[in-house]
Amino acid sequence: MRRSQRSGVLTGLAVAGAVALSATPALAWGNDGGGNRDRHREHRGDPIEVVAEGLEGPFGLSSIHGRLLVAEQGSGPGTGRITVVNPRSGSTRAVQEGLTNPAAVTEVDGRLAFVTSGAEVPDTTSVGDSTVFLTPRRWTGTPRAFADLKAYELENNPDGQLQFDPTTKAPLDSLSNPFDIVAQPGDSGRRYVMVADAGANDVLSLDSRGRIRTFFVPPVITTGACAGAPNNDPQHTGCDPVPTGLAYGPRNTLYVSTLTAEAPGEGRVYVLDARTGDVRRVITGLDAPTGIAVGDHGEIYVSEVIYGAPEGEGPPPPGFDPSSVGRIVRIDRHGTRSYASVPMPIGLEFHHGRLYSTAWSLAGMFGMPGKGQVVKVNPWAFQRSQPTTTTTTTPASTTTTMMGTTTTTAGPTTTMGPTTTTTTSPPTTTSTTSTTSSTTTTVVNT
Ligand SMILES: [Ca+2]
Ligand SMILES: [Ca+2]
Repeated sequence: MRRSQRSGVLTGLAVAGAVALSATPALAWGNDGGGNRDRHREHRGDPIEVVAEGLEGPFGLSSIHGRLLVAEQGSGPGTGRITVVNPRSGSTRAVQEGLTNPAAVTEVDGRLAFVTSGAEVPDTTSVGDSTVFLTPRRWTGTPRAFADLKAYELENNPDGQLQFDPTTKAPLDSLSNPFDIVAQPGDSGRRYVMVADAGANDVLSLDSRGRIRTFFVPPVITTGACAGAPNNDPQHTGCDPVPTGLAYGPRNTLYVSTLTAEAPGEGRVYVLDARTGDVRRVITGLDAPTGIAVGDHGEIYVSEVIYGAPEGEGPPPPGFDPSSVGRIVRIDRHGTRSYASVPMPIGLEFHHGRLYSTAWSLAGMFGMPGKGQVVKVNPWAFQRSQPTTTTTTTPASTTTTMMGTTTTTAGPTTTMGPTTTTTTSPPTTTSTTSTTSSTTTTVVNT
């Protein structure tokens, strides 16, 4: 997506949240998400258990040696951290501090490997962004830059999109913005880690010497709300795929979640042959996936961080509750879907037979510092039907900003909340202006 397009839903969410906060300072959390979730809940415990709290923008989550490691974005440059969570006691300990936008972390050869996101502006000069770092020893010590993903993008441009405006020479896409990293399972020879680069629209394979190879390039999406959507590269009309999450699965598979320009219903999961990168299967019908995990029985979990967020950039409806934003979708081996209401989840990890997730990952955008959590999502948190909390409002008009298209609709009824599958109906009134927003806060700088 070009910069002007990135404002979309997430900006709306941020603005909405800031306003909603004043209205609802005390947000309920830890309730059952509304409903007849489980008759035996008392015996089983809460469907969603808070494991650790007080985190600042927890994004990526991974399981290492009985611990959970969280990449905390922090509240600005130099405030990011890698934090170790003991899932039993809930204790937290920062093992890396002073980072800028760490997005995800894993362990390889007994050391931490983590990625830092790209700059907000898709420039070509920022130092230290879009980088894979390695720690010199187990978890601690001054990390060294291991691979420069932006340099690779500039040289190779795997998605073939126009990198610079031919006239102004300004960069178009965010050129690189790594959002997830996973270690290769087992002894996989020359490969070492895999990185999902949301800005470059690719999955990259790195070897132990930091050499980068393009592993998978998902296609631009041209269906649904993405059909005919303007792209910064006129030759690639549609939604950039934007890989956000990686997880290894059974039978030698690698799962890749793709945000798809935040277009509702157009998010996808690609199931790849983990050796060759060949596509075995595509799972469709997801809303802006930002993370993925695969369970012991081949079931998959996808986080949808902005699910249920009010569209547009105006204030949210009265009584809007930020805790209603976000959910995790479970898809079993037969394709049956169920849903757990988790506030703004991003990082997912299956650990010792249980699903763990980051929560309130975007709370900072709502002006709620330190609200980030790691939660355990128990199996009985998942329901076949959607959570039922809805807010219905009748605005005079609704301005929707999405994918660079501003739509103003004289509005009868807008329903917001987790029950709605927020579909972008084809705009009736459309002006294809570029909707630049200087106050944009983005999760995935695409
Ligand atoms: Ca693009
Ligand atoms: Ca590119």
